[in-house]
Amino acid sequence: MTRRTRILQAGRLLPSLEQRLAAAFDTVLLAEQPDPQAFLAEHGEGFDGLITSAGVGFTADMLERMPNLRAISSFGVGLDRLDLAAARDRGIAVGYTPDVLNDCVADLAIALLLDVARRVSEADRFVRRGDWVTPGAKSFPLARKVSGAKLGIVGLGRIGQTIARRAAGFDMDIRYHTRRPVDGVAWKHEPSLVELARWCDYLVVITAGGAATRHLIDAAVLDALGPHGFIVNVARGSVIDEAALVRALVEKRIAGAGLDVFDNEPEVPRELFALDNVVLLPHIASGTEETRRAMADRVFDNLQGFLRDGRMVSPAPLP
Ligand code: NAP
Ligand code: 8YV
Repeated sequence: MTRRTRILQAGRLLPSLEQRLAAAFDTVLLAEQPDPQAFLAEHGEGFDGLITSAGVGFTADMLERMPNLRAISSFGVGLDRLDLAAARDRGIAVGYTPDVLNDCVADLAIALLLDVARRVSEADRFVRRGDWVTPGAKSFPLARKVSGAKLGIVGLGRIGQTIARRAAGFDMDIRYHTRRPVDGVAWKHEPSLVELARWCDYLVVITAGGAATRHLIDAAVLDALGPHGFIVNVARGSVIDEAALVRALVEKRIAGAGLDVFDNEPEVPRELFALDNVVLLPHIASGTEETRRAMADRVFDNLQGFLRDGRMVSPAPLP
């Protein structure tokens, strides 16, 4: 009898994906082990594949404990928690889930932008508190216009371009900042991030995470955005200097922020809770049934493709 492929599942996944994996392979959930480190040290050599996610990732240390590992399939597009150099050095194939989440992440970036600019969440709180019906209460403050405004996009990859296309539907004037100008797009490249922030009304951050973009948005960028400028972050918390962002918001040196991601999730700086001009989300940009299902399918197909003919549908770019 041939041995079934043995898969280590790093963290919990969609139930439907867990069921699909368990039906096809021998799967073990690492997060369920009383002592995951001890489990890896004792049983790591038995695994052929690893299923992880952009949030959980994997380390070189984990790979060392799995000497027979051949393939890793990750749920998500972010690579900042995946030690790709360690996988490359070991000749381990890595797959991820690009493109299938572009629409939903872009939709949520626009939702955050509209929310902070038009004070949607703030107005909802106003109504629920009963302020609208309170005689003599102050009327709800005016908001800021989105249609036709200036949008700066930091990062113009798969998701950044999808955001730009949606913003074009709002007749926004769009410019972007990346290290290299993108071929074949109509939007203007701005080589200086500070200049982009100075120019725009709304700055949307959608670069990759990791060391190369850590604190790319610093106090100087926030000051250039200024008291009338809003920031939206759907990339990674690490891309913004969070302490500088909190200071700028508390001191009203920028107009507001829409944040889906934070530096130390699920921790969110407490100072932000009191601010009405900030919208705080629990990292949900790809979180629709349709998109999470498509991501789950890609996770499965990457692994199955590798086991069948050595080819993942979406191989991660190795350094
Ligand atoms: P992508 O296609 O690889 O695009 C990344 C963009 O970032 C590129 O335009 C790249 O341009 C730019 N970039 C990288 N380093 C930069 C730097 N130092 N300065 C300026 N720009 C830089 O990736 P994607 O599929 O659009 O995804 C982007 C990121 O979104 C992911 O890596 C992930 O972290 C995040 N994300 C978040 C959620 C969520 O739930 N909130 C969901 C999905 C993805 P250059 O290389 O030319 O600089
Ligand atoms: C997911 C993400 O929430 O794809 C990414 O990089 O940040 C999100 O789509 C994440 O993959 C879940 O771990």
